[in-house]
Amino acid sequence: MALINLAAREINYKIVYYGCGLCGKTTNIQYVHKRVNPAAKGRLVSIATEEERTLYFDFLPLSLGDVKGLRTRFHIYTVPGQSFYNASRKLVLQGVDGVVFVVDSQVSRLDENVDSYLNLWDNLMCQGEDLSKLGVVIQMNKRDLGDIFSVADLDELVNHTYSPVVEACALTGEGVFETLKTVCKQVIAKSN
Ligand SMILES: Nc1nc2c(ncn2[C@@H]2O[C@H](COP(=O)(O)OP(=O)(O)O)[C@@H](O)[C@H]2O)c(=O)[nH]1
Ligand SMILES: [Mg+2]
Repeated sequence: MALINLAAREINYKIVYYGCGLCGKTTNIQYVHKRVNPAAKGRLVSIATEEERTLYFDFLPLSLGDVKGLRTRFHIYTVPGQSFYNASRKLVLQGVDGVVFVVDSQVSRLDENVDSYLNLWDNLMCQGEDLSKLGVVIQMNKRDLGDIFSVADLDELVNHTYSPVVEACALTGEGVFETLKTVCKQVIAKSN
């Protein structure tokens, strides 16, 4: 749920990049953080688990304007993708307003994508949340690789909320800002 800081005249939203291990969550966040206006962003913080890291930063996008006279501040998180880090994922999902579900488009990663999608639904349900009530974007990542599913096939598998879909190659940054902008708009629209 969005947090309002009246003293700072800001409304705070939490966005979580979710998806299986190695789908490209960290690559997305690092790309965005590198290119956001330095005056408008916080430090990129890395919370280390044993092998994987949860990344976090916040920023004030100037282009999205105000919400009822409040500036919007977005807090961006990734989760560890590997299955045994579910406790960390649950923690990161607390108070979430928007989700970018990053899909690894490779045929060989089918099971991992579906498992992660189901795990997202499960973890939200444990918190009394529901994906269809949040701002959601499905990012079809790794579109540059050879053996990949069509967007239509992946959409059927992991887009039960009929959310906007963005094709991406996070490695080069293609689609990365479009994804972020779309989820920010979705989150603002849902919170109104
Ligand atoms: N070819 C290709 N590789 C990618 C793309 N996005 C990420 N990768 C690579 O996939 C690997 C895992 O990415 P990472 O961001 O660490 O995944 P995470 O586990 O979801 O955080 C890294 O070697 C990235 O360079 C992409 O769009 N295309
Ligand atoms: Mg990562």
